[in-house]
Amino acid sequence: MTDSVVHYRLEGEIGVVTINYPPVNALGQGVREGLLACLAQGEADGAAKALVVMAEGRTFPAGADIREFGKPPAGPALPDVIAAYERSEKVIIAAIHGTALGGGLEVALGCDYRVALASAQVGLPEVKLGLLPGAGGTQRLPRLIGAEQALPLIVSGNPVKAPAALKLGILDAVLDGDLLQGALEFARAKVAENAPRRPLCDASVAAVSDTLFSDFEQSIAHRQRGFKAPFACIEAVKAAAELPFAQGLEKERELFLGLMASTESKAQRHVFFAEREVAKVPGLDAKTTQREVRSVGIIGAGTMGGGIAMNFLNAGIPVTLLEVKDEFLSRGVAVIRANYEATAKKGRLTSEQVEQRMALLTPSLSYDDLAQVDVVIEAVFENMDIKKSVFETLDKVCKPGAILATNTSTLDVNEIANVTQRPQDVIGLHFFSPANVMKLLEIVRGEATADDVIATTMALARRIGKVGVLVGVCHGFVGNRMLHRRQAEAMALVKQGASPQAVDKVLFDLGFPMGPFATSDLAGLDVGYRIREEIRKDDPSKAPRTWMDDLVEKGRCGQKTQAGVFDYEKGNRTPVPSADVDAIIAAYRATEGVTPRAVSEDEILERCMYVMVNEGAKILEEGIAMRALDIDVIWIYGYGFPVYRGGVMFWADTVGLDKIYARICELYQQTGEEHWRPSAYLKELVDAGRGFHH
Ligand code: 3H9
Repeated sequence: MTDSVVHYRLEGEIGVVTINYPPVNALGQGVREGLLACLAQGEADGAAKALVVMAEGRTFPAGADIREFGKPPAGPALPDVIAAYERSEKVIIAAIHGTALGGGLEVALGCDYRVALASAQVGLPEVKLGLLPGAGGTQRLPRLIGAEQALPLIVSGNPVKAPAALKLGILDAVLDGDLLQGALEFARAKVAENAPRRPLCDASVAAVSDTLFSDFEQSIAHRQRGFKAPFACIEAVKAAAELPFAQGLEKERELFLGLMASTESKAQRHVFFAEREVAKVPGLDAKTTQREVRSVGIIGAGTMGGGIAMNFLNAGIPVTLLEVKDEFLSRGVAVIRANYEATAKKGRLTSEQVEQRMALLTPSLSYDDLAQVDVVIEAVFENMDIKKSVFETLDKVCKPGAILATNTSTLDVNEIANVTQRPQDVIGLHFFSPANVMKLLEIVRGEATADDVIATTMALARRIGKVGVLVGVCHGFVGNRMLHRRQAEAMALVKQGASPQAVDKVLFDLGFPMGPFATSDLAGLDVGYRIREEIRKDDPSKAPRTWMDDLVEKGRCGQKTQAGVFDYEKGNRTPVPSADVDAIIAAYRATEGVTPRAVSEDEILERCMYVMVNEGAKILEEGIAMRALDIDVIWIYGYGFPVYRGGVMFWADTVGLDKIYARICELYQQTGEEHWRPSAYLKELVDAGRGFHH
């Protein structure tokens, strides 16, 4: 293996070590062994006056091999490999292209000089896996560029482009043209000028202010609530500033091993692989030919349609935006422009880019303008009759082979598809609000949806920067079906005696950005109210009245009216408990004949979360979601579930399915309610002693 993944050869007077381990030259055991062997060859080669380390294929190593984490360590260890390069008598130059990330950049930091193509990026993204750079990165980078500049890089994990890295002092040169030739030229120049070796282990960290680390910690405290790694990164950089190199390395190792064993890092690593796995659809040939997508039509210029349109404009794909009335159309276009201008004001877009994006947008009042588009996404009012009539029209006007998509969040995609003569071209594309921000796209496969339509929309999701997850048809699909269960349970808890703020606190503490009631206030309570009123017209027993209806009728519609389940001060989104709402809830309990009881935080957590786990298991049982990891990705990217808990199903595994199952059985016995009927699949896993993932 060693022979094939790292090679040594002599180019004139320069020895070249080349890594070749696709896809991203991750520093797996064979690469580490090969790096040591090739270093020994280079050192023994009397003709080599300096060495260059580089990689073939896409990139300089993109990090340690994450697939090895959690397995028994196999030597040589990466820190030892890097130390050997750093101790070498010969001058060593790292020649970087692609993305030198994590352990990859740490290898480069063990070299004396670093050069890179202008298109390259470098970074230490370990924090995103719940880790810290554990092969000397937290000790060497501050020695190279100072603790103040190293901190944000290590704590955010965001990579920097080569020109910026040159300015920071991470790189010594940015090269144009051929990397090997540029690196050889650089190396020959260093040999000619008898340039010194520059081991960072011998350097010291420039003095920093007394409060640098505590101030930095404070500045991230809110945003990084619940994460462990960012704070450990700060501690490691602090050690670099305060301790000799060897002791700093020891501190780094101790912190790294602690993080590696943590549930948070395991969860974050699970999410890294799950995010990539969702793109691979079991049973769908990866070579399925895709349909070409050069233009998109969107029906409905409201908040949803406008947000959806922005995704395509951002990706450079022309959009025809259709509305029924000029007034709605002009308003929708104006909102899109205003959004872009707001982004430009913050410096994240140039005015030229704003105009480029707006130029890709064609407003229209006629379905005829959709005749030639490759994909149409309908984002009209959530009503089956309206959707059906839209699809009947699309069937008439759209060219053969156009993909016809509905953005419904609950309705039956098959029923919609069946009004057309081409159900194989129909699919659900369920965007999450705000559609230009949320990364999740539920891709809903109908009974007749063709494979190439699935393959095309999965690829399209990636093209517009979304994480597409393929799901099947049922009410609410995966995300909203589970959410509705949690919402109903939250309402039941309040009816029995919990306060809305107590319920919200438990879910906020679990790591959600906000609790279920604050989320309802953000979305607007009147939306659900109108739907319930419609249902009640047909059959009042299907949507029994609750205190939530009283709130809306008293004008408390949520954040937009500064009063919903909670009160809001003008310009402030912080929910404040309301005595008026307490009174409305008390009156509701009285009319229902309920004597409120104390509800513990444990009960809130169990009922709100276990009901989702049970529903998730039923979703898997029915084949609506293909794998537990699909559900995890949906909850992380669609509902803000904390990444460091790995998704609802991963979290369930960490709690223990036997414990969850026993409690579900108990609740089913107590209540007899259908949603507490234990999932057969869950029972199967418990009987087999397995988790959703293990
Ligand atoms: C580390 O370095 C720890 C050290 O400090 C200390 C050690 C002691 N390992 O994302 P893509 C796979 S921690 C194994 O689709 P892209 C990936 O799973 C590491 N596999 O491509 C996928 O496999 P598949 C710090 C890896 O072009 C394939 O490569 N480094 C690794 O969109 C293609 O990936 C990081 O955290 C890896 N390190 O993006 C960087 N990386 O085809 C993590 C990728 O079977 N990687 N794979 O699904 C990335 O950010 C992106 O993959 C990258 C390419 C930007 C490189």
